Amino acid sequence: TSARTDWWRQDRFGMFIHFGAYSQLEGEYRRADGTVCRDAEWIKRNCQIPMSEYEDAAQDFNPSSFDAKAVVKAAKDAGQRYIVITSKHHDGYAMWPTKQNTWNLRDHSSFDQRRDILAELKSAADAAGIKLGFYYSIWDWHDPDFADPATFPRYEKRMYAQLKELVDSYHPALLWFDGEWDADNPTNRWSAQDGERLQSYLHGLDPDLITNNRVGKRRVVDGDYGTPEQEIPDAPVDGQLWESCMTLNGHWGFAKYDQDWKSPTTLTRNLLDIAGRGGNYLLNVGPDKLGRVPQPSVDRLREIGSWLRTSGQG
Ligand code: JFZ
Repeated sequence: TSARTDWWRQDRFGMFIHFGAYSQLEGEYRRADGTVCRDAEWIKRNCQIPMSEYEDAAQDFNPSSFDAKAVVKAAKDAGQRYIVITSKHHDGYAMWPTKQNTWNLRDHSSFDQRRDILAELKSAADAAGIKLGFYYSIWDWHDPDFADPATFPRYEKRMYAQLKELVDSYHPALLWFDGEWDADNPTNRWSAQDGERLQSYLHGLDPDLITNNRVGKRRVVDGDYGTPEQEIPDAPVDGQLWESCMTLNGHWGFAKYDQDWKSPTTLTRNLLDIAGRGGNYLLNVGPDKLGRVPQPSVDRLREIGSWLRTSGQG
């Protein structure tokens, strides 16, 4: 509804953060035969990394340089007013200490066990007046109950429990769902009713929670807004609010070989284009394995912000 989405519409410009166990590989997987396979947050699947090897890499994950205040400052300097970070991507790895499994940053990493990066980000964001939201993938490559229709209800129960943990512990302003399409199952198990049920469950937890339409089947009645990806639609689709998400280079997760950065001019033009057509802009950064936002990203964000300030739009 409009009251729920008022702040989001006014904020217009947000920071997307893709950060997870895949960040540990920094986009490159060296096979036993010496050849290198490149990808980013899809590296597990697209480079066919055996689960045990991927789990070993996650065990080494130690983002000790993650600095929530610096991330929030980079967003603020850019003129971004909300942040959406991956709480769990398709690899199923939870970036908070979930109680539903041990496949998470607290229980399966080399990271300081006292730290919780979502909590750190939440308090830094609150202090700066920035809203915080979470990306959450319905699709899960790690949970054995996901891929089998007979056991899917067990997975779904854990997913509900994880989402309740996120809402209760961090009070996110929005949830950005993904992976509602199901590449493992052409019969398309995630149904419209599944989406409606999840949506009303979430609003039972927090009626103000905004969701994107990938919570369901991307219909106008699903969630609060549509999510065209890496593109700018000509006009609102069926009157639905929308947000265009884009990368700064060619990948969402950190990829050390990708130095193909978009120019500040292109990025600022995209922002104006999107704003002019009534959309929101969610612009992505992918921290490296230590949790640092790449300098070329920080530089571009600052340039967008300085343009906004000098043109009086900031
Ligand atoms: C998804 C993820 O698979 C990807 O890793 C990233 O997180 C991105 C933001 O979202 O990718 C998609 C999702 C939807 C479409 C394309 C890629 N789509 O609708 O065309």
